[in-house]
Amino acid sequence: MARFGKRADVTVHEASPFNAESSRAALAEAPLTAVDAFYVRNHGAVPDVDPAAWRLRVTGLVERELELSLDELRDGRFAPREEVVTLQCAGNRRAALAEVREIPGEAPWGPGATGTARWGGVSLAGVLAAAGVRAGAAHVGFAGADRSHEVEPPECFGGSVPLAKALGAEVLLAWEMDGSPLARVHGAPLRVVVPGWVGARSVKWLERIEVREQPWDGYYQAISYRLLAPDQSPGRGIGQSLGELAVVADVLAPGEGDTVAAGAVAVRGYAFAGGNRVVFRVDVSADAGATWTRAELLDDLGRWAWRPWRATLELAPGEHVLIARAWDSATGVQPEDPATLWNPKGYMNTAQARVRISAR
Ligand SMILES: Nc1nc2c(c(=O)[nH]1)N[C@H]1C(S)=C(S)[C@@H](COP(=O)(O)O)O[C@H]1N2
Ligand SMILES: [Mo]
Repeated sequence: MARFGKRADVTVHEASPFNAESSRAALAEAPLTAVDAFYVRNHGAVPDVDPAAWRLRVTGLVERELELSLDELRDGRFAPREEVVTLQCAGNRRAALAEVREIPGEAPWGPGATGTARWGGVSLAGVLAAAGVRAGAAHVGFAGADRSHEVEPPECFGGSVPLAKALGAEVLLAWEMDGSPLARVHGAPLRVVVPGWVGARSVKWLERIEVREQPWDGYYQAISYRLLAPDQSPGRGIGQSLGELAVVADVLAPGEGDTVAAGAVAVRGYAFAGGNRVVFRVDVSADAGATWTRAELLDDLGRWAWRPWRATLELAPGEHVLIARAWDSATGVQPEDPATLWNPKGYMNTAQARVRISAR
Protein backbone atom coordinates (compact mmCIF):
# COMPACT_ATOMS: atom_id res chain seq x y z
CA MET A 1 0.00 0.00 0.00
CA ALA A 2 1.28 3.46 -0.85
CA ARG A 3 2.16 5.70 2.10
CA PHE A 4 4.04 8.95 2.70
CA GLY A 5 1.55 10.79 0.48
CA LYS A 6 2.31 8.68 -2.59
CA ARG A 7 -0.37 7.94 -5.20
CA ALA A 8 -2.06 4.60 -5.59
CA ASP A 9 -0.27 3.93 -8.90
CA VAL A 10 3.22 3.69 -7.39
CA THR A 11 4.60 0.16 -7.10
CA VAL A 12 5.67 -0.52 -3.51
CA HIS A 13 8.61 -2.94 -3.39
CA GLU A 14 8.94 -2.85 0.37
CA ALA A 15 6.76 -1.32 3.08
CA SER A 16 9.59 -1.05 5.63
CA PRO A 17 12.01 0.38 4.75
CA PHE A 18 9.61 2.11 2.37
CA ASN A 19 10.64 1.61 -1.27
CA ALA A 20 8.38 2.53 -4.16
CA GLU A 21 8.66 3.41 -7.84
CA SER A 22 6.70 5.49 -10.33
CA SER A 23 4.65 3.96 -13.12
CA ARG A 24 5.78 4.59 -16.72
CA ALA A 25 2.48 6.45 -17.22
CA ALA A 26 3.22 8.79 -14.30
CA LEU A 27 6.69 9.57 -15.69
CA ALA A 28 5.08 10.31 -19.07
CA GLU A 29 2.67 12.91 -17.64
CA ALA A 30 5.01 15.90 -17.60
CA PRO A 31 8.69 16.86 -17.88
CA LEU A 32 8.80 17.30 -14.09
CA THR A 33 7.70 14.24 -12.13
CA ALA A 34 4.77 14.82 -9.77
CA VAL A 35 6.02 14.70 -6.17
CA ASP A 36 3.26 12.27 -5.18
CA ALA A 37 4.48 9.88 -7.90
CA PHE A 38 8.25 10.39 -7.38
CA TYR A 39 10.12 7.19 -6.48
CA VAL A 40 11.43 6.57 -2.98
CA ARG A 41 14.55 4.56 -2.16
CA ASN A 42 15.27 3.95 1.52
CA HIS A 43 17.72 1.68 3.33
CA GLY A 44 16.28 2.32 6.78
CA ALA A 45 13.19 3.69 8.49
CA VAL A 46 12.29 7.28 7.61
CA PRO A 47 13.66 9.27 10.56
CA ASP A 48 11.66 11.88 12.40
CA VAL A 49 13.86 14.95 12.43
CA ASP A 50 12.76 17.98 14.46
CA PRO A 51 13.66 20.86 12.12
CA ALA A 52 13.96 23.34 15.01
CA ALA A 53 16.51 21.24 16.90
CA TRP A 54 18.27 19.98 13.74
CA ARG A 55 21.78 21.22 12.96
CA LEU A 56 24.08 20.59 10.02
CA ARG A 57 27.64 19.90 11.16
CA VAL A 58 30.57 20.45 8.83
CA THR A 59 33.64 18.54 10.01
CA GLY A 60 36.87 16.91 8.85
CA LEU A 61 39.56 18.65 6.80
CA VAL A 62 38.20 22.17 7.32
CA GLU A 63 39.64 25.32 8.80
CA ARG A 64 36.52 26.00 10.88
CA GLU A 65 34.01 23.36 11.94
CA LEU A 66 30.50 24.69 11.37
CA GLU A 67 27.18 24.00 12.99
CA LEU A 68 24.31 25.53 11.04
CA SER A 69 20.59 25.68 11.78
CA LEU A 70 18.05 25.68 8.99
CA ASP A 71 17.48 29.40 9.55
CA GLU A 72 21.21 30.08 9.23
CA LEU A 73 21.35 28.15 5.96
CA ARG A 74 18.44 30.20 4.65
CA ASP A 75 19.19 33.70 6.00
CA GLY A 76 20.99 34.90 2.87
CA ARG A 77 24.63 34.32 3.84
CA PHE A 78 24.53 31.54 1.23
CA ALA A 79 23.00 32.42 -2.16
CA PRO A 80 19.76 30.53 -2.84
CA ARG A 81 19.92 28.27 -5.88
CA GLU A 82 17.54 26.06 -7.87
CA GLU A 83 18.38 23.26 -10.29
CA VAL A 84 16.19 20.92 -12.32
CA VAL A 85 17.78 17.55 -11.67
CA THR A 86 16.95 13.99 -12.64
CA LEU A 87 17.57 11.52 -9.85
CA GLN A 88 18.07 7.92 -10.83
CA CYS A 89 18.68 4.95 -8.60
CA ALA A 90 21.57 2.73 -9.70
CA GLY A 91 19.09 -0.14 -9.43
CA ASN A 92 16.64 1.36 -11.93
CA ARG A 93 15.39 -1.35 -14.34
CA ARG A 94 17.26 -4.04 -12.46
CA ALA A 95 14.32 -6.34 -13.29
CA ALA A 96 15.58 -6.56 -16.89
CA LEU A 97 18.96 -7.78 -15.63
CA ALA A 98 17.26 -10.25 -13.29
CA GLU A 99 15.57 -11.80 -16.34
CA VAL A 100 19.04 -12.69 -17.64
CA ARG A 101 20.12 -14.26 -14.37
CA GLU A 102 18.82 -14.15 -10.82
CA ILE A 103 19.90 -11.26 -8.53
CA PRO A 104 19.19 -12.54 -5.01
CA GLY A 105 18.38 -10.10 -2.22
CA GLU A 106 17.87 -7.02 -4.40
CA ALA A 107 14.51 -5.38 -5.13
CA PRO A 108 13.38 -5.95 -8.74
CA TRP A 109 13.10 -2.28 -9.67
CA GLY A 110 11.27 -1.62 -12.92
CA PRO A 111 11.67 1.52 -15.04
CA GLY A 112 10.34 3.98 -12.43
CA ALA A 113 13.25 4.37 -9.99
CA THR A 114 13.92 7.75 -11.57
CA GLY A 115 12.30 11.16 -11.71
CA THR A 116 12.96 14.84 -12.31
CA ALA A 117 12.27 17.73 -9.96
CA ARG A 118 13.21 21.37 -9.41
CA TRP A 119 15.29 21.33 -6.24
CA GLY A 120 15.82 24.47 -4.18
CA GLY A 121 18.38 25.28 -1.50
CA VAL A 122 21.96 26.49 -1.53
CA SER A 123 25.14 25.29 -3.22
CA LEU A 124 27.22 22.91 -1.15
CA ALA A 125 30.24 24.86 -2.48
CA GLY A 126 29.20 27.97 -0.52
CA VAL A 127 29.03 26.06 2.75
CA LEU A 128 32.40 24.43 2.04
CA ALA A 129 33.88 27.87 1.34
CA ALA A 130 32.57 29.13 4.70
CA ALA A 131 34.23 26.19 6.45
CA GLY A 132 37.46 26.53 4.45
CA VAL A 133 38.71 23.33 2.82
CA ARG A 134 42.16 22.33 4.07
CA ALA A 135 45.07 20.99 2.01
CA GLY A 136 44.85 17.23 1.50
CA ALA A 137 41.07 17.23 1.15
CA ALA A 138 39.95 15.12 -1.82
CA HIS A 139 36.41 13.92 -1.01
CA VAL A 140 33.30 15.30 0.65
CA GLY A 141 31.21 12.85 2.66
CA PHE A 142 27.56 13.06 3.66
CA ALA A 143 25.91 11.29 6.61
CA GLY A 144 22.16 10.91 7.00
CA ALA A 145 20.09 10.66 10.17
CA ASP A 146 18.57 7.29 9.26
CA ARG A 147 19.98 4.00 10.56
CA SER A 148 20.17 1.03 8.24
CA HIS A 149 19.69 -2.44 9.70
CA GLU A 150 20.72 -4.02 6.39
CA VAL A 151 24.25 -3.72 7.82
CA GLU A 152 25.60 -5.36 10.96
CA PRO A 153 26.23 -3.36 13.12
CA PRO A 154 23.57 -0.89 11.88
CA GLU A 155 24.99 2.34 10.49
CA CYS A 156 23.78 5.62 9.10
CA PHE A 157 23.38 5.90 5.33
CA GLY A 158 26.22 7.89 3.81
CA GLY A 159 28.44 8.46 0.82
CA SER A 160 30.92 10.87 -0.69
CA VAL A 161 31.77 12.58 -3.94
CA PRO A 162 35.19 13.81 -5.06
CA LEU A 163 35.98 17.37 -3.94
CA ALA A 164 35.99 18.58 -7.56
CA LYS A 165 32.34 17.51 -7.95
CA ALA A 166 31.38 18.85 -4.51
CA LEU A 167 32.70 22.28 -5.53
CA GLY A 168 30.44 22.39 -8.59
CA ALA A 169 27.74 25.03 -8.03
CA GLU A 170 25.09 22.51 -9.15
CA VAL A 171 25.51 20.29 -6.09
CA LEU A 172 22.80 21.42 -3.72
CA LEU A 173 21.85 21.26 -0.09
CA ALA A 174 18.12 21.28 -0.76
CA TRP A 175 15.08 21.98 1.39
CA GLU A 176 12.62 22.45 -1.47
CA MET A 177 11.24 20.15 -4.15
CA ASP A 178 9.14 21.74 -6.91
CA GLY A 179 8.65 24.90 -4.87
CA SER A 180 7.28 23.13 -1.79
CA PRO A 181 9.07 22.22 1.41
CA LEU A 182 10.91 18.94 0.96
CA ALA A 183 8.70 16.02 2.06
CA ARG A 184 9.84 13.93 5.00
CA VAL A 185 10.22 10.81 2.85
CA HIS A 186 12.49 12.74 0.43
CA GLY A 187 14.87 13.86 3.17
CA ALA A 188 13.44 16.80 5.15
CA PRO A 189 14.67 19.03 6.53
CA LEU A 190 17.73 18.94 4.25
CA ARG A 191 19.17 16.62 1.61
CA VAL A 192 22.04 16.59 -0.81
CA VAL A 193 21.28 16.63 -4.55
CA VAL A 194 24.25 15.51 -6.69
CA PRO A 195 23.25 16.07 -10.33
CA GLY A 196 24.51 13.50 -12.84
CA TRP A 197 25.50 10.96 -10.20
CA VAL A 198 23.79 7.81 -8.95
CA GLY A 199 20.93 8.63 -6.59
CA ALA A 200 22.78 7.04 -3.68
CA ARG A 201 25.06 10.09 -3.30
CA SER A 202 22.07 12.42 -2.86
CA VAL A 203 21.96 11.72 0.87
CA LYS A 204 18.66 12.49 2.60
CA TRP A 205 18.14 13.74 6.18
CA LEU A 206 21.64 15.21 5.99
CA GLU A 207 23.22 15.70 9.42
CA ARG A 208 26.91 15.88 8.76
CA ILE A 209 29.28 16.88 5.98
CA GLU A 210 32.78 15.48 6.38
CA VAL A 211 35.65 16.77 4.25
CA ARG A 212 38.00 13.81 3.81
CA GLU A 213 41.20 12.58 2.29
CA GLN A 214 39.65 9.24 1.26
CA PRO A 215 36.25 8.26 -0.15
CA TRP A 216 33.45 7.42 2.33
CA ASP A 217 34.25 4.12 4.04
CA GLY A 218 30.71 3.22 5.12
CA TYR A 219 28.89 0.18 3.75
CA TYR A 220 26.95 2.05 1.07
CA GLN A 221 30.08 3.13 -0.72
CA ALA A 222 32.89 0.80 0.34
CA ILE A 223 30.93 -2.43 -0.12
CA SER A 224 27.59 -1.70 -1.79
CA TYR A 225 26.87 0.54 -4.80
CA ARG A 226 29.89 -0.88 -6.58
CA LEU A 227 29.87 -2.43 -10.04
CA LEU A 228 31.18 -5.98 -9.92
CA ALA A 229 32.18 -8.36 -12.68
CA PRO A 230 29.77 -11.30 -13.01
CA ASP A 231 32.09 -13.62 -11.04
CA GLN A 232 32.86 -11.20 -8.18
CA SER A 233 31.13 -11.05 -4.79
CA PRO A 234 30.62 -7.87 -2.78
CA GLY A 235 33.41 -6.99 -0.35
CA ARG A 236 35.21 -3.92 0.93
CA GLY A 237 36.81 -2.15 -2.03
CA ILE A 238 35.86 -4.86 -4.53
CA GLY A 239 34.75 -3.57 -7.96
CA GLN A 240 34.20 -0.03 -9.10
CA SER A 241 32.46 2.53 -6.89
CA LEU A 242 29.44 3.88 -8.77
CA GLY A 243 29.51 7.56 -9.64
CA GLU A 244 28.38 9.26 -12.80
CA LEU A 245 25.28 7.76 -14.37
CA ALA A 246 25.63 6.16 -17.78
CA VAL A 247 23.54 7.17 -20.80
CA VAL A 248 20.02 5.75 -20.70
CA ALA A 249 16.69 6.13 -22.51
CA ASP A 250 13.31 4.60 -21.99
CA VAL A 251 9.93 4.44 -23.69
CA LEU A 252 7.26 5.86 -21.37
CA ALA A 253 4.17 5.91 -23.60
CA PRO A 254 2.63 3.73 -24.83
CA GLY A 255 3.45 1.50 -21.88
CA GLU A 256 4.09 -2.22 -21.56
CA GLY A 257 1.07 -4.22 -22.73
CA ASP A 258 -0.84 -1.22 -24.10
CA THR A 259 -3.06 -1.47 -27.18
CA VAL A 260 -3.01 1.46 -29.61
CA ALA A 261 -4.81 2.29 -32.86
CA ALA A 262 -2.82 1.12 -35.90
CA GLY A 263 -1.39 3.87 -38.14
CA ALA A 264 0.66 6.84 -36.97
CA VAL A 265 1.49 6.24 -33.31
CA ALA A 266 3.13 8.88 -31.11
CA VAL A 267 5.80 7.29 -28.92
CA ARG A 268 7.24 9.29 -26.02
CA GLY A 269 9.99 8.77 -23.52
CA TYR A 270 13.05 10.28 -21.88
CA ALA A 271 16.78 10.11 -22.39
CA PHE A 272 19.41 11.03 -19.85
CA ALA A 273 23.19 11.25 -19.68
CA GLY A 274 25.03 11.45 -16.39
CA GLY A 275 28.11 13.43 -15.40
CA ASN A 276 28.52 16.59 -17.46
CA ARG A 277 27.24 14.84 -20.57
CA VAL A 278 24.06 15.67 -22.46
CA VAL A 279 21.94 13.62 -24.86
CA PHE A 280 22.24 14.66 -28.50
CA ARG A 281 20.32 11.90 -30.25
CA VAL A 282 17.62 9.34 -29.58
CA ASP A 283 16.50 6.61 -31.99
CA VAL A 284 13.34 4.55 -31.69
CA SER A 285 12.57 1.17 -33.21
CA ALA A 286 9.22 -0.58 -33.53
CA ASP A 287 10.60 -3.80 -34.99
CA ALA A 288 12.93 -5.00 -32.25
CA GLY A 289 15.86 -3.02 -33.61
CA ALA A 290 15.77 -3.91 -37.33
CA THR A 291 15.04 -0.30 -38.35
CA TRP A 292 15.31 2.96 -36.39
CA THR A 293 13.56 6.34 -36.54
CA ARG A 294 15.15 9.53 -35.18
CA ALA A 295 13.16 10.98 -32.28
CA GLU A 296 12.55 14.69 -31.78
CA LEU A 297 14.16 16.01 -28.59
CA LEU A 298 11.64 18.09 -26.61
CA ASP A 299 11.92 20.32 -23.50
CA ASP A 300 15.47 21.31 -22.67
CA LEU A 301 15.35 21.42 -18.87
CA GLY A 302 19.08 22.05 -18.55
CA ARG A 303 22.14 19.87 -18.46
CA TRP A 304 21.24 18.05 -15.22
CA ALA A 305 17.83 16.84 -16.35
CA TRP A 306 16.52 14.16 -18.63
CA ARG A 307 15.46 15.06 -22.16
CA PRO A 308 11.85 14.17 -23.05
CA TRP A 309 11.51 12.98 -26.67
CA ARG A 310 8.79 12.04 -29.14
CA ALA A 311 8.72 10.00 -32.35
CA THR A 312 5.90 9.14 -34.72
CA LEU A 313 5.97 5.56 -35.97
CA GLU A 314 3.75 3.90 -38.58
CA LEU A 315 2.46 0.74 -36.96
CA ALA A 316 0.58 -2.00 -38.81
CA PRO A 317 -1.95 -4.03 -36.85
CA GLY A 318 -0.21 -6.67 -34.72
CA GLU A 319 2.38 -7.01 -31.94
CA HIS A 320 5.31 -4.59 -31.78
CA VAL A 321 8.42 -4.25 -29.63
CA LEU A 322 9.35 -0.61 -29.03
CA ILE A 323 12.97 0.19 -28.22
CA ALA A 324 14.70 3.50 -27.60
CA ARG A 325 18.43 4.14 -27.62
CA ALA A 326 20.21 7.34 -26.61
CA TRP A 327 23.58 8.79 -27.56
CA ASP A 328 25.42 11.24 -25.32
CA SER A 329 27.91 14.05 -25.89
CA ALA A 330 30.82 11.73 -25.10
CA THR A 331 29.48 9.59 -28.00
CA GLY A 332 28.44 6.94 -25.51
CA VAL A 333 25.47 4.89 -26.68
CA GLN A 334 23.25 2.44 -24.87
CA PRO A 335 24.46 -1.09 -25.36
CA GLU A 336 21.90 -3.45 -26.82
CA ASP A 337 21.62 -6.33 -24.48
CA PRO A 338 20.94 -6.75 -20.73
CA ALA A 339 23.02 -9.94 -20.93
CA THR A 340 26.21 -7.94 -21.50
CA LEU A 341 25.47 -5.72 -18.49
CA TRP A 342 24.48 -8.35 -15.94
CA ASN A 343 26.29 -7.93 -12.60
CA PRO A 344 25.74 -9.52 -9.18
CA LYS A 345 23.96 -6.51 -7.60
CA GLY A 346 22.08 -5.53 -10.75
CA TYR A 347 23.30 -1.95 -11.03
CA MET A 348 23.14 0.55 -13.89
CA ASN A 349 20.84 -1.18 -16.32
CA THR A 350 21.42 0.95 -19.37
CA ALA A 351 20.49 -1.74 -21.87
CA GLN A 352 17.86 -0.75 -24.44
CA ALA A 353 14.44 -1.14 -22.82
CA ARG A 354 11.90 -3.23 -24.69
CA VAL A 355 8.21 -2.28 -24.42
CA ARG A 356 5.72 -4.72 -25.95
CA ILE A 357 2.53 -3.21 -27.35
CA SER A 358 -0.13 -4.21 -29.85
CA ALA A 359 -1.76 -2.14 -32.60
CA ARG A 360 -5.31 -2.80 -33.73
N1 LIG B 1 19.84 9.08 4.26
C1 LIG B 1 19.58 8.39 3.15
N2 LIG B 1 19.77 9.00 1.97
C2 LIG B 1 19.50 8.34 0.81
C3 LIG B 1 19.07 6.99 0.82
C4 LIG B 1 18.87 6.37 2.08
O1 LIG B 1 18.47 5.21 2.19
N3 LIG B 1 19.14 7.11 3.22
N4 LIG B 1 18.88 6.34 -0.37
C5 LIG B 1 19.64 6.86 -1.50
C6 LIG B 1 19.30 6.26 -2.77
S1 LIG B 1 19.93 4.73 -3.06
C7 LIG B 1 18.60 6.96 -3.74
S2 LIG B 1 18.39 6.30 -5.28
C8 LIG B 1 18.01 8.29 -3.45
C9 LIG B 1 16.52 8.29 -3.69
O2 LIG B 1 15.96 9.52 -3.38
P1 LIG B 1 14.39 9.66 -3.20
O3 LIG B 1 13.95 8.62 -2.22
O4 LIG B 1 14.15 11.05 -2.74
O5 LIG B 1 13.78 9.42 -4.56
O6 LIG B 1 18.24 8.69 -2.13
C10 LIG B 1 19.52 8.37 -1.61
N5 LIG B 1 19.70 9.01 -0.34
MO1 LIG C 1 19.55 4.19 -5.26
